[in-house]
Amino acid sequence: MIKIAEYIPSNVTPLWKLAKQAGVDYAVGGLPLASDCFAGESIYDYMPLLRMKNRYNDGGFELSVIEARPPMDKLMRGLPGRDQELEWCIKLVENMGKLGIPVWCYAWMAVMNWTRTSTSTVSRGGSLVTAFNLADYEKGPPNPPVAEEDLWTNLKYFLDVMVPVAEKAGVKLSAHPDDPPMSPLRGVGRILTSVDNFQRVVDMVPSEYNTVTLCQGNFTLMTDDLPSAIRQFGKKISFVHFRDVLGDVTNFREAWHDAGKTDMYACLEAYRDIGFEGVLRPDHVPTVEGDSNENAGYSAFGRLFAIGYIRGLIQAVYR
Ligand SMILES: [Mn+2]
Repeated sequence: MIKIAEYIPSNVTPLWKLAKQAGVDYAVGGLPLASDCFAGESIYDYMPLLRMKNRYNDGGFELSVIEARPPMDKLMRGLPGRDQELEWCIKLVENMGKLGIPVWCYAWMAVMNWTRTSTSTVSRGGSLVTAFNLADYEKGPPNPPVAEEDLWTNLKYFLDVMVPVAEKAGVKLSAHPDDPPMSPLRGVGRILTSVDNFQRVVDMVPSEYNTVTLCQGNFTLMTDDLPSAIRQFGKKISFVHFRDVLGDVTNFREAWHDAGKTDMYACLEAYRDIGFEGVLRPDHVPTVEGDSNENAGYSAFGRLFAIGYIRGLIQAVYR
């Protein structure tokens, strides 16, 4: 059965208790903190990771996914220094395996991470959401050019090394889509932008450890039939971001979980039908009255509505 997780930062915040109070038992975590490292240790080492995992356990959470990564821009762009970055990735995954943390969510977005043109678009009742408008974005200064073909070549290089490491460690590599899922953005190519391209990724190095993060807000901008995409990837899905948007890929805004373009109930039926046993987490929630918008998309109180709505849907689908 699908399980509800939350993104719980690796430093203890009030969100830890809020999530527990909303019935969340699984954490999607970040990386160890500098304060987790004793003398001579780095954050990718076994001991800091053990201390972080123990902190989640002590807070009542099972650490199900790490959704943070070492620097990877040189790896993605094939620049000198990429093998140092690869070493960090190897060390992280090997140590996750020793600690029984089953999924590592990575992304393949060069130069920038997820991108928006607004963090204060007004949504229901004056709540605030993030939004993206391509025309506004493209008026900005040029990015360093990155070719799609190079991203494919470098992803192959990465997966050829990492998939055997992941198989040995028992940790699934889970590729998150580019957000927004389009290419290029001011000269930066992007490749994790379509259902076909994701199929190419899983076919590139066939393995049950070469998998997909089904981030719904992005996939629903790639296809009008998200449940079919979920069924297509089936056992290759290792992690779900349960979120929704309104608009199209050139102009969209985040939606409340019950008010987006996607049939969320039908998506959960698809996860049930493929036998998905991993975790989902709400992603990018509205900032509501009384909460801070300084970490837009990740406010605390907005998550409570999302968790309650998702729990209701799960109970309806799995009853
Ligand atoms: Mn996502």
